[in-house]
Amino acid sequence: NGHSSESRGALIILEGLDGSGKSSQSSRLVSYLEGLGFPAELWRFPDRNTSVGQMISLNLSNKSQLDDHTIHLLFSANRWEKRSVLLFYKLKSGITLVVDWYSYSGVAFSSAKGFDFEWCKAPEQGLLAPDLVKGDLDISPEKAAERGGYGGERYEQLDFQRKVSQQYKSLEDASWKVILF
Ligand code: FDM
Ligand code: MG
Repeated sequence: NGHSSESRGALIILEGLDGSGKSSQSSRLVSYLEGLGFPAELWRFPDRNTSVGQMISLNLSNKSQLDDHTIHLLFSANRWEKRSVLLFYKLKSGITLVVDWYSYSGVAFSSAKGFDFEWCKAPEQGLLAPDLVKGDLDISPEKAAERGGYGGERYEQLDFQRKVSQQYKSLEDASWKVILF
């Protein structure tokens, strides 16, 4: 019985480029689930509120320079530090989580810088397994850029988003979900 507070909530991950409509879809999905009687919450990564998240945020706004390997590991650490909260206080108490960006983006964005997939995936091993990964991975980077309203953060550039888009497609082709989780 999905409505029982004894059953675990689902972990739903939304992936896609900036401007792919993730943010509006994720809040609509939360309202929809709540309307059906399932407790649901919206989460997003990076979570900029932690000290790791603040380091990420400074780097994204170009106020700090970090080696690309280092920022990759910080994004992953930011998911690790929230893992038990998400698992024990949310999913296991019956709350369904709709999460805007998770391991997929970690691998897509860093491999777009030229790192190999295996290196990028390694620190994600053991993080929460999604029940569902959704997203419009087919939206063209050009179209996404029109809707994205890029605000000048580090990765908000069309040429880079094109590379990220290709990496998302390779991940899909490699059915990474199955391998990783
Ligand atoms: N991003 C996000 C990464 O490069 N790796 C990750 O693991 C995650 C979760 O950070 F450009 C990128 C994606 C985006 C940026 O996103 C911050 P927000 O949604 O603007 O906070
Ligand atoms: Mg952004």
